[in-house]
Amino acid sequence: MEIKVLQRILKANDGIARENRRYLTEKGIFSLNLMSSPGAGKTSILERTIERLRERLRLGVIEGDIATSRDAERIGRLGVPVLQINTDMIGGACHLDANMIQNALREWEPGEVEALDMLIVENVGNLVCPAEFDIGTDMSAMVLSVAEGDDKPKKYPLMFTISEVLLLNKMDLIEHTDFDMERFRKDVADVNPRIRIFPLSAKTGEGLEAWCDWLVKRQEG
Ligand SMILES: Nc1nc2c(ncn2[C@@H]2O[C@H](COP(=O)(O)OP(=O)(O)OP(=O)(O)O)[C@@H](O)[C@H]2O)c(=O)[nH]1
Ligand SMILES: [Mg+2]
Repeated sequence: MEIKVLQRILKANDGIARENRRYLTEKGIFSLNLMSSPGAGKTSILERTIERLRERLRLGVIEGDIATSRDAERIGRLGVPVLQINTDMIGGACHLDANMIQNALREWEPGEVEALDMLIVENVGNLVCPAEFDIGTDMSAMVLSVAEGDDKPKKYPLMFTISEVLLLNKMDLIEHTDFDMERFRKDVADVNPRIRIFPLSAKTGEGLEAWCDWLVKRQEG
């Protein structure tokens, strides 16, 4: 019985995700779902990415958090349109779903969405649940920080499986950890041989250029 209920929820979610994808595609907006556990560095990478790309692309951001508008304030300071979703207003979910994104897109002034080239959605910090819900973006990317450990791909495989890109953040800290890059790459390849890994540091800026260049090319198709 419970399984049937879950299947119904996921099926309804997938239908709305398809609508979101169609809506964004019709408007010529490339969209990205950015996921990670809390604190891996999603907002920091977003800030650095926006600084590099805002002259070339019209970017918009949807921020997902359980509570507070702190991340939206950080992104807003860079002068790009941003919307904050707080899931504690709607049951405290540990992830965004397609319905939340559809509602957020309706919140935007009509002209404002049309003007975008790229929409980046920062999902709620969680290494498990966000990967279970398609929100209707063109692609998914995940962040893992070296401080979280190299054993995560095998322990939490779903996010690694569904992501096209893995941003391996906090490389500036790697020498203070026991993170084994060889073992990590091998485990990631076992879980998802197609995923593209970008080692980087939002703090020092190392590796950011390679990621931004890749993203622009991916957006251009
Ligand atoms: N040393 C180091 N610290 C970093 C790096 N990137 C982010 N941080 C720090 O890590 C902490 C969390 O970064 P955020 O960007 O807020 O992480 P987040 O994934 O957006 O967190 P949530 O939205 O809460 O899930 C902050 O104190 C950042 O300054 C990095 O490359 N190196
Ligand atoms: Mg954040």
